[in-house]
Amino acid sequence: MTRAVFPGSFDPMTNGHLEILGRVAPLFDEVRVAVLVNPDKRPLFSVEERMALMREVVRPWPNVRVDAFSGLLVDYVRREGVDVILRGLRSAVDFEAEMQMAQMNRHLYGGAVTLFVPSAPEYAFVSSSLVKQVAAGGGALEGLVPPPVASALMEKFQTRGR
Ligand code: COD
Repeated sequence: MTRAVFPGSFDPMTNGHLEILGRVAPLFDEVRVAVLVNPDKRPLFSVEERMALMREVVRPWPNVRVDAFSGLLVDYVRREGVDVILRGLRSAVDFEAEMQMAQMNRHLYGGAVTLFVPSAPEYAFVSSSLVKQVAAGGGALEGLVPPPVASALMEKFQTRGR
């Protein structure tokens, strides 16, 4: 059984994240989408809210499970018997940071491989933080996030969809 993890903040999950999931899900027996519980950050959505939204949008893929972790990713990876750490790459800027993270993770634990998945061109400009800015300003969220996330964002910012 090959198990992959797609770790992240997912505050909130965007169409960029989802597109990657859709492409990789058929390649593994199980893919865990794992949200980092980070007490030092003040996210827009709580871990529970993010997990509930994610559960809703990953329904099309029966082998995708939603989970959370705290502390080091490699500890989760080791504990859960994960073979592959999935990370998305949008640009050279992502590459620099992701490469450093992958090498640190490999230094800490050599039992899993980091796999970089290039972003779909149509989502290369999409990030959770920009999406929150758009939502805060009442901008159109279509095409950026799945409908349940758009509704949750509009509720948070009490904006109207356009
Ligand atoms: N298209 C494609 N990929 C995308 C897009 C998009 N539009 N948007 C984001 N992604 C990718 C990101 O590049 C990333 O690979 C993944 O989706 C998740 O993105 P985010 O922004 O939700 O999550 P991150 O990058 O903030 O997550 C960072 C972690 C939580 C994984 C990391 O900080 C971590 O592992 N923390 C635990 C502590 C630890 O182990 N530290 C040592 C690591 S070196």
